[in-house]
Parts: sequence; C-alpha cells; structure tokens
Amino acid sequence: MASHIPVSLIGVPTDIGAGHRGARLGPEALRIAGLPEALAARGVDVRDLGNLDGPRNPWTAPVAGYRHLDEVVEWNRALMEASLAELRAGRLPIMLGGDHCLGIGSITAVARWCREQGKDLRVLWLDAHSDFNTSEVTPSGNVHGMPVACLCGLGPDALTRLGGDAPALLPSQVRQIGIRSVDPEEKRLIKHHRVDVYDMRYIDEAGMKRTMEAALADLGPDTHLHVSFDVDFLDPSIAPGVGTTVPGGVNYREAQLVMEMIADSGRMGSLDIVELNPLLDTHNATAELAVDLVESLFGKSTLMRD
Ligand code: HAR
Ligand code: MN
Ligand code: MN
Ligand code: MN
Repeated sequence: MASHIPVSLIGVPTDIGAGHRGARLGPEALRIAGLPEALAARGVDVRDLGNLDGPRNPWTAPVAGYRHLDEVVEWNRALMEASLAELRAGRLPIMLGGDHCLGIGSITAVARWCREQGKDLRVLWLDAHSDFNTSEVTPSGNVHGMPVACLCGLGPDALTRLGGDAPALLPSQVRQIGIRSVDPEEKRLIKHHRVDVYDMRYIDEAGMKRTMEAALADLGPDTHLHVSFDVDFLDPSIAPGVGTTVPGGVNYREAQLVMEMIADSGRMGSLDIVELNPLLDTHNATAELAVDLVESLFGKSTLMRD
C-alpha cells in the first residue's frame, strides 16, 4: 500500500462566513460518513484532533461590507495556529469545514510553513465560485466569497496580515477549477490580478484531463500543493448538501479524475473540505461523496491501476 505522511483532522465548525447556517455541522457529518476510517483503511496514520472552538454565529447584517468580521478573524486565527502546529509536526492537516472563509487561516498557515521550509506553494481552488470579492464589491458581505482576495492581500488588515506583513499568496500561485459563478466586479478583479481560472467552459472544451494537466504543470520536486475543495464544485445533482448550489458543475467521473491526478502528482500537503451543509443534504449523501473523493485523493484507484 502506498505510504503517506501522517494526517491530522481539524474540525472547523463555522458558518459565520456564509449566508446560510448549517455548515457548522459539516465536520460531524464528514466523520459520520466515515472519513477517519476511510483514511485508516488506506494505510494512513490518521489522528482526529476534534473540533476547534470559536465564537458562535451572531447572525447579524453586514457592517461596512462584512458580515461577522470579528468572528471570522477569531476563527481564522485559531485555525492558523492549529494548522501550523500540525505542519511543523510533519503532518498533513485536513480541515473539516465549515464555510470557505476558513481557507484564509488554513492557507495562511501553509504559506508561512512553506516560507520556513523554502518550499514553493501552489493552491488548487476547486469551487463553483472564485471567492475573490472585497468589501467594496461583494453583493452579500459574506466573507466566504472573499478568501482568495484576502490571501492575495485584498481585504482588511486583520485577515490579510494574519500570518505577518506580506500577503500569503501571489495570484500566480492559484489555479481555480470548476468556476461558473463570478460576480461582475469580482470578474474585473480576477482579470486585473490575472488569476488562472479553468472555468466550466474551459473544462467542456478541453476535457478534465487536459485541464488538470495545465493546472498541475510545472510543479517542482519541492512544491507543496494545497487543495481547497469547496463541495459546490460538484454538480448539485450529486452534491445537494451545500448552501450555494450552482447548476452545471463537475460530474462524478470528472471529480474522480481530478482527485486521481492530484494523487498521482504526489505533492498534496494540505486539504480543506468546505461548504458542506448537512441541513440541506439528503441522507448525508454529499458527505459520503466527499469521503469517496478523499479516498481517491489518497490513492484509491480502480483495480486496473493499482
Ligand atoms: N459570490 C457570492 C458572494 O460573494 C457567492 C459566494 C458563495 N460562496 C461560496 N464560496 N460558496 O465559494 O456573495
Ligand atoms: Mn468557495
Ligand atoms: Mn463555492
Ligand atoms: Mn458558494
């Protein structure tokens, strides 16, 4: 069986960044769907650290373009510290979300660790959305629509400087896949900052194999690959348990290929699983699908390739 670096599961039960409540139940739904056991069955040394603690969801209206900014900062500070500790201990952290605002703390930790180690960092953002809004242009004030912008230095100091003075990422380190919902001003920002976006039109035309070859091109031997997997990346017909479904998403076979090609790269060093909302799911099917895909990320393949 393939050998893997040891894994730490970090539950991040937050929905303060989202427009629907319920993603805070995501970590438990992923456990009930059998994530720890599935990893262990693949020969992975897996430790479940339980859930982080943080402020409750005040469920208030946006202020100056942000909903719940203080709470978002507090959760992300806690996550950054927890994740950095696991990376420094030589473990691969898997964030069990929780809404996608947690990508700020998660990826800030990874960027800091890569700087300490002299490693390059590449981020694969699997999502229906670009998550590149700012407080000036957001249609909702929901911070789960802003994490990529924050990581690239566009946002409030409390989030863009979570890991120190420099932004965590350059836009050139990001590859977005599955995108099909971008707000008009957000699109302008994405183009201005030249984020590499493989949208559904690109996937339709090139096919998923060529898309992933492009997204994974030029990984060095020392590149750390962070995968931020928003389950709304998947088509809602197979993944209904998310707050912001967008039709026309990635199908089951395409999703498997994405995960298998990431596994083949041998570079994945950290993973977020976000936006799962069990209150909107049918019999935990979306959580079970996420677990199935994580098995592929850890090398489960069809009989013919083993
Ligand atoms: N673009 C919209 C907004 O900013 C919707 C964002 C939805 N967010 C997520 N993250 N599910 O991908 O409000
Ligand atoms: Mn997202
Ligand atoms: Mn999304
Ligand atoms: Mn969304």
